[in-house]
Amino acid sequence: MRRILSTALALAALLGLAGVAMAQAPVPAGEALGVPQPWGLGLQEAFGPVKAAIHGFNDLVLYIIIAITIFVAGLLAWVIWRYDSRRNPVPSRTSHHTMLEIAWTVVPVLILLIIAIPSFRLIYYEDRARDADMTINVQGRQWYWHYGYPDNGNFEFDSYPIADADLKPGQLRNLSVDNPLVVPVGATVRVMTTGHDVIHSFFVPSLGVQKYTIPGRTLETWFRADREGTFYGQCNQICGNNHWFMPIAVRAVPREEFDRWTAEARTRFAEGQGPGWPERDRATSVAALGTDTISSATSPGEARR
Ligand SMILES: [Cu+2]
Repeated sequence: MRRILSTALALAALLGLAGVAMAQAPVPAGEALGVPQPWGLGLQEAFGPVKAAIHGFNDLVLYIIIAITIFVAGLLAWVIWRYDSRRNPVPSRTSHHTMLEIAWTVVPVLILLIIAIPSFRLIYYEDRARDADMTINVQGRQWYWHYGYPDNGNFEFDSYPIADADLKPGQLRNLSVDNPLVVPVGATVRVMTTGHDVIHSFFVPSLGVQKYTIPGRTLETWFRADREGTFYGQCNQICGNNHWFMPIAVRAVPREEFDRWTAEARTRFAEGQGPGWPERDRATSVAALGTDTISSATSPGEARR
């Protein structure tokens, strides 16, 4: 018995050490962190404070759901057993029980309050960045993303998915993009979203970001990536037949690398397509992806070139 116990303890210590080693292993920049896993259950792992807060709220609601489910199932089982016609041949004719009626009104109200208060706190926490380090403009377009860096040189660029045939090793089908959104690790990033044509939605689950991009409106949210790596998401508003064309890749890099990238990006995107050229952009994107859903020859942008 003692031997079993000591073996179990040694095994537990070993597993604990392995866990610490795994947690401290350096993460190469660009590693795909926020990606769906085959047979993955539950929410994606949190890589920032917003997602951690979402996890906290999700756990609270989950425990309440489990407790209520066990209570109701137990009550049903007990009623089936106790009030079976053989055990209880003469049914009670009771129709009111004042205390019971007060209890089943007040207890659900209390449960709803326990859920509502942290729920509102979470909504306001996600709502806007306090003391943001930088701002990123996100514009949802049919069907790709347009990003702007107003306080890092005011450049803008488009972000398209990579076609299956062009995928390089390590790139993910339907998730990797040509120009990812690049942010510094640990920076509080304010995200201003707007729509260009229809309603899209900027959604990066592992960073806890989800905001609609609505034409004629600007909405605010924020995130902070606490680890280096690439976090993936997609437009999760069913915005049209090329809805899947809108993957999102957010790459978190050290500050110096970010500064190098912005310096390069300023020149690289200097002749980029600004807002106001949707037809040309759309035709180019569709042609590049090798689909014929939109005829590029008939677009006014094509005639201009
Ligand atoms: Cu969309």
